Amino acid sequence: MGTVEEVSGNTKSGLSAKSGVLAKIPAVAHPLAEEPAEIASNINYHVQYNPHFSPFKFEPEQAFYATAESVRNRLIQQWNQTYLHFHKADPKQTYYLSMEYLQGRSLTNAIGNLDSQDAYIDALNKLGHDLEEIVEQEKDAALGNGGLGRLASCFLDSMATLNLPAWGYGLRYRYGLFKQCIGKQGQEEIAEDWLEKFSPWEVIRHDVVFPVRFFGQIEVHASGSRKWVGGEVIQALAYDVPIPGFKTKNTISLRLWEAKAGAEDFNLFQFNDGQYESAAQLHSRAQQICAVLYPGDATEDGKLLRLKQQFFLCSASLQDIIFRFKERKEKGVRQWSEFPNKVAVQLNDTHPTLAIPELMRLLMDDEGLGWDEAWDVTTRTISYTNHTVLPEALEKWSQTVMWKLLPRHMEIIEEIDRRFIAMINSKHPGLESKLSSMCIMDNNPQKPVVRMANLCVVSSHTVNGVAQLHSDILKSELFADYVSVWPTKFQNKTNGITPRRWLRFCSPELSHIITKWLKTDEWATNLDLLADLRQFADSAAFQVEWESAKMANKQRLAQYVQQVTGVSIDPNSLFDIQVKRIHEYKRQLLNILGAVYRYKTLKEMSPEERKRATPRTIMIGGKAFATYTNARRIVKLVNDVGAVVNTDPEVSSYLKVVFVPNYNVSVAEKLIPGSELSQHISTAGMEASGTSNMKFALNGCLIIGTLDGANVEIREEIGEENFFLFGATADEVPRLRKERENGLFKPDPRFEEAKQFIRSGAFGSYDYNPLLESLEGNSGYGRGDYFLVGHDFPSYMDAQARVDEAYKDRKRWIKMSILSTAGSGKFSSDRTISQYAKEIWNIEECRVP
Ligand code: 26Q
Repeated sequence: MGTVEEVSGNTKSGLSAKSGVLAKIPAVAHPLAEEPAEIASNINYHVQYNPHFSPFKFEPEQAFYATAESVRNRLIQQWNQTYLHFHKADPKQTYYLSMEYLQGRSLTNAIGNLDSQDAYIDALNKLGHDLEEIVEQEKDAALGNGGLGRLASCFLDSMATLNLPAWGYGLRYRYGLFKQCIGKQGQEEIAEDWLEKFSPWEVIRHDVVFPVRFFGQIEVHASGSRKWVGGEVIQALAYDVPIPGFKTKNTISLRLWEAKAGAEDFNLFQFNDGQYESAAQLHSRAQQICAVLYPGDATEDGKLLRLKQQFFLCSASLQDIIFRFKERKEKGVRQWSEFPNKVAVQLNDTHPTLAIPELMRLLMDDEGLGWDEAWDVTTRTISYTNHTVLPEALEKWSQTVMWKLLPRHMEIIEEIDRRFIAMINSKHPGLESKLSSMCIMDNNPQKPVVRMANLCVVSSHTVNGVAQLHSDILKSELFADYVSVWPTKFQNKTNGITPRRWLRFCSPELSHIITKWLKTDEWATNLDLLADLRQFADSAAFQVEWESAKMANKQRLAQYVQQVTGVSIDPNSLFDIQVKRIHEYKRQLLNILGAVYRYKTLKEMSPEERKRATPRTIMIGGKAFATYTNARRIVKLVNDVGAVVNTDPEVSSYLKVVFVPNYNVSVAEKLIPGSELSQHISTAGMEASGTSNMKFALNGCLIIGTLDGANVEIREEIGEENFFLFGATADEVPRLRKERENGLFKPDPRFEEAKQFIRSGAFGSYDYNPLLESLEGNSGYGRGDYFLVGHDFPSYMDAQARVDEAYKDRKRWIKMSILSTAGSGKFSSDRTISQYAKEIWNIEECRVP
């Protein structure tokens, strides 16, 4: 075997063309390197000694893994320092429990947070690679569905950056959210193997293992104490992912649990007897738990598996939290009553609700506390965030399934309910008539269920919504009856997004200009500073720079769209984007019906008239839940409309309709910086907050939207003259729904034309009737236009006409764009997390010296 240099260029035998440059750079471990030359040596060290790859290969893929390992090693030291510091200082800590995290890629973020961008660019250049190119090798960690999961990831970023003593807990799904491909029938789902090779970020903690029990029975002791025994016991093994703060040493952990069976659970005797499946039965049951995010729940087995996942997260995390509390307790005498002074547990929606009875069980059955003491500790520890008012998303678990899987927890939940009912009867007799909807157990004999949201409200010290309007609706509708019982329990914490990932790193061009004009880069950690951009909104010089940065981002986006869809789009057209999970309440159907009407109008124009139209590129992206048929039909419709419009020579220079496949965090990082108009057009009252609206506004993108979720607050912050508002308001919705149900309304001719155009077969022969019929009537597929698409259509089209006009006035448009960014300060997740820390968790910063 020759040296690397001798064999370089010999790509036929699998040897990398780029291996040659490695020979000129010493392979030396410099885990803490900061200089480009040392970083290059360190990366080469990982190429040479990494057991996963041949040292003779140095294609972008190997360069990515070697770079990521070098970055991770740099993080490890500050990560260890952080935990040592937390251990010594022993502050109160927050534990964020979430079934979902949408971390996306980590390399750019980690290098950026270390403030080492330039050094890594240099180092990689020395190695013959380009940082921008190699970051594209990383797979997204997509351990979540949408907004709620991405919020959890933004929150971790802010907790680290604000030096807060905090942990994230989740599950290490083998297959995260599916990869979306578009075929002849529309969306196709493919398992996404994010761990196919390995993740360079996670560290396995072989010494952090906790047993988690399922099924079994309750043993009652002579003393009256109870113990949950028997059943099956699966081990939870910890994998830690570092979460570095921005320009701080503080690096916290996202601890992801994996389910494992032990060697003692492997029946060698059975195996040798040829009974291979039953020999490894517990192993295969353990594997199922973390196999996929949201296993289908159409079957009873599917429901049971989801419940197992939720309990697995709760039980493992709480055992870990209690272990840490006890470990630090040894240093002095500490009472269990002090637990809430050291521990705050935040439930990300009701998915980790089982943390409540599990904490009660651990305190009573394992630690020997009485009910009152355990209840006091639990309720002072736990708080709950609600993310939706949609009735179908409010979790209700079958009592039968729960008794089978978690008998001891069901006893505890029944007792919580019994005591709650007794308290209401004695202290709030006026609420007696409301008790049947307020209590936790719904004992309807047809289908007895446990209402998880009620359990959360009863057991948490604080309940919060995620935008002002949503929190108001929680207090006036969903949880109205509880407000008189606990008037101070309900709070608002308007969501936020991390300005590092969502501006600084995803749009270096715009960031650079902002820093130049503000004469500081501190906006990245103090986003309110963006307000100072207002003074430059009319400056011609600033506007020119702003426009050219946006144009660079649009060009980059156009290239991406060409690469993934084959559609060529014009960077001089208005880039109009709607990206989010596909859901009827989010009304992608309103968007596409608008596009259809626009297409029809363009077709009917003379060539002279057409020349006066504002050219538009409408991009829509998002995944449909696999079993949500109407959402799948919407995906198909968008693709079919695009196929016709984009190849119509008469209109294609005035209108393009593009479905961007496989929307995820890293696709968002390409789309958002290049956007000029984005659509946040849900039926008022239905979108709890939305967070992409904040990302778009921060990137100087104007919003067309309804008065829903955080749109309301965004519009307040950036000014109503910079927001294209339309549609019914939340308080009008119930009346309008009734009117449409009863047919008491005048059909809008433009809306009727758009539907008729689709029905005519202009976009192919696929059966769109179920989709179109949902917009009318009440029989068959008719849903009486529950989402008010028809009602809002005329005001939506009027708002779109105002957009077209505004876009023609370049100066005015750019000014509005600048004012959008300038008004986005409030929507930093640093602000949100500071409020949680102060107003819910009662924790303080704990900065590593
Ligand atoms: C429902 C029933 C049974 C099991 C699971 C579920 C389930 C799963 C996921 C219910 C809801 C979700 C996800 C909700 C979600 O992503 N909500 C979004 O949260 C964002 C962050 O607060 C908000 O900005 C969005 O408005 C909200 O839709």
